Order: sequence, then C-alpha cells, then structure tokens
Amino acid sequence: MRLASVRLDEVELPLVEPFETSFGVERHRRFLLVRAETTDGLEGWGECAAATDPLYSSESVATARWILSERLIPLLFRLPNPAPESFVQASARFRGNRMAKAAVEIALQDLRARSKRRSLAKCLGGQRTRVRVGVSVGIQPTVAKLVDRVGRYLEDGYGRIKLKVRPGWDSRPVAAVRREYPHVELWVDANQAYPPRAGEGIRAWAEKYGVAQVEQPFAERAIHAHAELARGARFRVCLDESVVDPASLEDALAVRAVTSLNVKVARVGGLGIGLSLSRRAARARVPSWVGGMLESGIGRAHNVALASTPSFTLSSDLSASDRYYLEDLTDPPFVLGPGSTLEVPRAPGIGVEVVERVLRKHRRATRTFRP
Ligand code: OSB
Ligand code: MG
Repeated sequence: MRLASVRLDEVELPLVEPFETSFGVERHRRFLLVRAETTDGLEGWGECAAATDPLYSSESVATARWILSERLIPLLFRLPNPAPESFVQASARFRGNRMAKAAVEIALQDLRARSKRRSLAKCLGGQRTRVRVGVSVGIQPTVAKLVDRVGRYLEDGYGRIKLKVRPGWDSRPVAAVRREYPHVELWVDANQAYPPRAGEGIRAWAEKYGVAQVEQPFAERAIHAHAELARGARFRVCLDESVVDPASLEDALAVRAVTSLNVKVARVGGLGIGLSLSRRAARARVPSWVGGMLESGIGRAHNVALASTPSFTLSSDLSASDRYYLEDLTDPPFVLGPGSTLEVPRAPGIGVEVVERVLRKHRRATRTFRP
C-alpha cells in the first residue's frame, strides 16, 4: 500500500445548541479532517478533535494544523508502509500533540480496514453489534432548563446522563435532576474545575444524590487528590484529562486514583493506544468507556468501533448525530436505538460514507499534500 495524497480540510459545523463546560462555551466545532488516499484509490478518514482554543488541553486547531502540515504528514510520506503502528512509532519523537497524531493514526486504521474489506470494529477486535451510550449535558442557564433538557434526552431514549459541573453549578442542579428523575443513571464531569480541598464537599452531594461516577474533578496532575476522593467512595472516580499515555495510567492505577477510565481516542493519540489503555485498565479491574469530543460522524464512527471491543464495559459518551449537528458529515447518520445504543457499522472501514457535498459546504480551507 502506497500513499498518493493526503488532504487536510478545515470544516466548521454549527452545534444544534451551545455546549458549556467548566472551561467555556462552544457554539460550533472546527475540525481538521485528514483524508489519506492510496495509489490504488483507497481512502481513509481521520478527524482532529482539537478545538479553536486550548481550553480542554493545550492543543488547538492552529497547533494541530501546524504540526500536521509541517511535520506529521511529511513524516507519513517517508514511511515505507503507512501502517498505523509505523506512524505511531515514527511520530513518537515529537512530544505531545496527541490530538493531531490521532487524526493521522485513525485515518490509517480506516485505510487498513478498508484494504482488508473489513469493518474497523472487526479489525480492532470488536464483538458487539450495538454499543451502549449516554449523553453529556452541558451547563445550562438555569436549573429549570437543565431539568427540562435532561427530560427531553430521557424521552429520546438516553439511558445514562452525564452532567457537566463546576463550583457553583453542582449540588443544586444535581439535586434537582435526581428529584425529578429518581432512577436515572447519573454521572458528573468537572473538567478539572475543583481545588483538591473541595473533595469532601463533592463526596457529600455525590453520595447524597446517588451519582454513580465523578469525572476529573481535579487538575490533570492532581493524582493524589483523585486517589483521596476514591478512597471509600460509593461512586467511581473517573479520569479523563489525567490519563494521556501508559505511564500516566500506571501511576493512577498504582495509587488507586482511577476506578473508571474515560478513553478518548484524541486525548491518547489514536485507536491503538486507546485499546491498549482500556485493556490494561481491565486487567486492574478498572472498567472503561469511550469519551467524546463532540466529533462529527467521522470521529464518532471511530469511537463506536472502539467501543465495540470487549474491554469497554461502561456506557460511552457517543450520542446520535442529531444531538450534535443538524447536518452531519457522514451518511447514514448515527441514530439512537433500543436500550440506549448505537449500531456498530458493518461496512468496510469506519462503515459510513463521508458526504463530500456537506463537507464542501462547511469547508473553510483545504490543502492537498503529495509525496
Ligand atoms: O470532558 O468529556 C469531556 C466535550 C468537549 C470537551 C471535553 C468533554 C466533552 C464531552 C462531550 O463531554 C461528550 C460527547 O462528545 O458526547
Ligand atoms: Mg471529561
């Protein structure tokens, strides 16, 4: 297999509603899309989850565009064969930039699966035909609006609700949602918004309102604060931003700072590493699930394939296309099925078609690279 070209498109899609977290509000998502094409006409698609501003992590669209254009794509053309593992190994000398690396790695995974005429899910060892999903609900202007928003997601069929929280938006909204929906599976995610001393306060409302999981309350490096919160807790302590590579997972496991693992393909630099982190966690009896970054259908398809593999046992943050975008980049759209699930595509590669017409409509820039 030889690469003929790599196209880098910059696309901006409006979100159906703003998504607010402890670090800010997003109204649209700007994606860098990687389209790798081989000399025999096969294509592979990847998506970079970095946002316009470096709020969730230090990467941004601009840093990803630079390293993709100036380093990663040229490096890709120099590889004797474009296997995802070869790219991961060769790009390891560049530190960080995992979201940019992931965009290439996943495109190569898609390409390899298509070359074998097998679904990406099957190539990764996926066994499920449907994956269990939940919905991540942003911070709302009022508690009443939040309760209403959650109610509509429950009516849509979502079986697990994750609330974004931050100091000042926690016990009150959580209590209100719990009061209105006594049996719903409730998770919360703070995206690092609390100081370590806030642990006892979090424990009190999380246990009082039956929160099943508290995600990343403290800073990325605050492993001991997470371990302290996890000790004796009646809820799982989930790490997202803290786990970026095998070493950070080992450190967290060693001090029992993690009792649930959010695996984001983008955050860890690709599907291969995501799969191995989840398997490592499972060996330590820590369950994992696939986290989302408001991906378009391209990134979503990769996430669904990953979630179909056996070590992912909790519900993933992978909602239907219409929860994010009016018009998705892929066809068919992802729709919510029975038991709060998404179907795992069976067609070769990511198993959904990229709709060039929609892509071009929302495209802001494009550049094609050749060997
Ligand atoms: O922390 O999980 C997060 C979106 C952007 C940045 C960080 C996070 C999120 C989400 C979105 O929670 C979940 C989804 O894509 O459905
Ligand atoms: Mg998170």
